[in-house]
Amino acid sequence: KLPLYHLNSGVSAMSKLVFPDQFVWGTATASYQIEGGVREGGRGPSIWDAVCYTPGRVLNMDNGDVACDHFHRFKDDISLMKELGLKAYRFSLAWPRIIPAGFGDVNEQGVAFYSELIDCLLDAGITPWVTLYHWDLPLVLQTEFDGLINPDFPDWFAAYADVCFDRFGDRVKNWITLNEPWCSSVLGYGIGVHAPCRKMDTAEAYMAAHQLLRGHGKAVQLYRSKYQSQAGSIGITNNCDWREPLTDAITDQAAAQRSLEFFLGWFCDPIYKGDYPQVMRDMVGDRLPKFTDADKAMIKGSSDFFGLNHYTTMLASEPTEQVVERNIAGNGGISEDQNVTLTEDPSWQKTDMDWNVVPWGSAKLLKWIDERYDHPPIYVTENGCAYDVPVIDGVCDDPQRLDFFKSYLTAMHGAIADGVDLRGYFAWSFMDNFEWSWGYTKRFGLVHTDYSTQQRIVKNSMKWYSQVVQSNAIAE
Ligand code: GBH
Repeated sequence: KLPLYHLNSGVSAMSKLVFPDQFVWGTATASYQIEGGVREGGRGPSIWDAVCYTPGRVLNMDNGDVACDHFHRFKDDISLMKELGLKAYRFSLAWPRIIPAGFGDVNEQGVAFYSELIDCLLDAGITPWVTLYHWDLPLVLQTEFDGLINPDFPDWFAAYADVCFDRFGDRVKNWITLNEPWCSSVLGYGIGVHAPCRKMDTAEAYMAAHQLLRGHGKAVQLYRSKYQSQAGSIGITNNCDWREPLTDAITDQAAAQRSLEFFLGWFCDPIYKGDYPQVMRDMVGDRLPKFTDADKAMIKGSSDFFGLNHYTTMLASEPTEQVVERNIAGNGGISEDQNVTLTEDPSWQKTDMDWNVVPWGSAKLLKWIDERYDHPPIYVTENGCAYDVPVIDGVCDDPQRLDFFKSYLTAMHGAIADGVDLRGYFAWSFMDNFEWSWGYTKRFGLVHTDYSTQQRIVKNSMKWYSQVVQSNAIAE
């Protein structure tokens, strides 16, 4: 059996894999990971500022106070993107810069900052793709109101989104409501390795997911009713790693399917089918909140495109004994509820995150999404890898990263040839940045960040990627 990505390699004489016309190419970042300037321009604190100052939560007690200093250097960063020929840029807005107290007064300095950034991108011929929420919740919403598990979260989020559509929607036509609500829920409220680091009760993770989905639905409803004249599109970005059955046994195939439904179906079934997967309702029971009919109507059909962040693959199998322990971050959900054993093929290469490099997993996942959700237009809004490579004589030669992108893009090109409606790709990340609980120890950038001088050094993988973007093809 040939892996999917061989399907379109065609005759061996073919030297290029060409992507569809209008394919969107870009890189991605997130506010807290790059901006710094956390006490400037009227910004309020976020849950990540608080977690960074709590001992034991972030490696080396690193924090986002300065990060890549993008808050002061955004013009130079955008010039560099332009020089590299990048066509689109996905970034997120810091809610606490725009509404420092979570709800209520708008901070005009924050609005002005993003307004200038957007204008600068448009001047450079780069299309902005804007994420409203990439995990930096205004702190006060957490300390005073329990954050994402509060049933009022959807109202706060929609009010914040309203300000963003109103102020930026004349120029921003591509909106993403939430980045990876799975991470906010599982990592933030289930196993507690991300802000707000809750680990009291797994029911909180299901509640956070529930309120996030309702918030997403509410923001989309508002955008479609009040800002129709802006003629933009709006969607959500979910993350999913692929689950390959360990063996052909029907029980292992079912375990892999169950794992994917707990991971991605959790967030996408409500959007594409109107409710949580049946297997989750059966296995989670009362800890899984129920949607009202009004919620269902609001959430179903609430994404104009399918935003996907994809990083890695694991093998899934039927456990030989009941899974009882709360698992590591990669389990795809709350592990004791799913009853799936995850393992790895020892032959797989790994990145600095210890994540497996399995390019064909991306093609299989795209196909799974295509089939389950009835052929949606898909944008890969993140894909990338961490490798720490030294800069020698001003050169950062990172062949593993180049190979990672080349192999994943080749696999995804194969998925397109196989009928998947993949319309765009954003490499994570434009530059090395604050990698959450790992602080600055993991480097995902295609541009190297020297944190002592804030110098940007274009890695060799970026030179290659820039060619891909400009030619709309991968040279073999
Ligand atoms: C993204 O999340 C974030 O959006 C971004 O902010 C972040 O910087 C970037 O990725 C890199 O981390 O334990 O081997 O099974 C990534 C979501 C979910 C992907 C968990 C990897 C676990 C791998 N991740 N998954 S494993």
